[in-house]
Amino acid sequence: MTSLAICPGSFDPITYGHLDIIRRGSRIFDKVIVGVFNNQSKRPLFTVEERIKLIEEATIDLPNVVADVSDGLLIDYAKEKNAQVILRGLRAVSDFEYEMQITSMNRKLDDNIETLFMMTNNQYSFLSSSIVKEIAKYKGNVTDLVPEVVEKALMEKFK
Ligand code: COD
Repeated sequence: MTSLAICPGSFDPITYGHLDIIRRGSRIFDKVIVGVFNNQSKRPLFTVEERIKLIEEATIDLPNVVADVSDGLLIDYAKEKNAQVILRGLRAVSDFEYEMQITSMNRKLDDNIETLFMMTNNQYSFLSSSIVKEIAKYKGNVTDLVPEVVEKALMEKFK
């Protein structure tokens, strides 16, 4: 059986923190789908199409990783794709409560799909899309935080 993990998120935009989880996931699973979903509590800077394009460019060296979009429930998408695993990254204790809530709810909706967590690489534990957008907005340097294509896209948004 082919092992398939969904790596869901807003990815607005994709950062080196996301990429670290995706890259490590791609070594464990036969295939990883990076799923762009809407998070109702966030107002996105990039359109879904822009986010998908940036993910595709940032993961071009990972042949078993694909980007996709869904505007439905994550668990329904995972079922539709026959994924065994939802893969999430954990940065700090502050992530735990939110992750616990969505994991428990997803398990209630379907307990056949397992959510797995990977601890972030220490160097990215402070990194989030929101922080990157704030730095870029005020013309700060984001070179070490996001791939070059994302840096260019941010400069374009905030020029
Ligand atoms: N290091 C490691 N991991 C990181 C880092 C970092 N620096 N930054 C982010 N991550 C991880 C996050 O922990 C997460 O696992 C993933 O990368 C994506 O992060 P974000 O911030 O882009 O995505 P979120 O947290 O906004 O995603 C939330 C979802 C879109 C998954 C959620 O809202 C959802 O499931 N929406 C679909 C509708 C649904 O099913 N809702 C019901 C849920 S019960």
